[in-house]
Amino acid sequence: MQSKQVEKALNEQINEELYSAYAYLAMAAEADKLGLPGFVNWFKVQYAEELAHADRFFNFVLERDGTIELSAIGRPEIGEETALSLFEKALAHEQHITQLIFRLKDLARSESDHATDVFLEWFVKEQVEEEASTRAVIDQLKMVAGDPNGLFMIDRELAARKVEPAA
Ligand code: OFO
Repeated sequence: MQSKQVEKALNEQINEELYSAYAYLAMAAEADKLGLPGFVNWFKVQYAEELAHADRFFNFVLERDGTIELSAIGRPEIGEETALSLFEKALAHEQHITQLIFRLKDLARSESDHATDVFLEWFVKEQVEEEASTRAVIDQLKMVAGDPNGLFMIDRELAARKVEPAA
């Protein structure tokens, strides 16, 4: 049985994951305006992954006999962007999510909730991967410095990303 405090925090994380999905969908739309189909694909894959993250939290709360409380999803702050600023926003967002996962883990530990603590391990590793893959694209974008040929090559690479089957 989860404490009410852990249950509330897990419900809030469902909202954060759904917001993440929504933000990546907004980034995909912005990338489309820039005429970068590979970037659109990358953000859409990320969108699908965030929905799967929300689902993991959702299933875990129910598995532990908890109650789901869904709340309103905020509007993503995505304005007129460049390819680089989109990825910089993505990285800042993932860093924020990492902090939330760490805080959740601290809470689970402080309540000796080993089940939630172990459940969150997957997310700790996932965040390391997500930050690294986002940072790698930022590095590439900085390297090509807006050169259209370089951007074209990166776009082709991002077009190859596929949704990974759930581990
Ligand atoms: Fe992008 O990460 Fe979810 O958790």
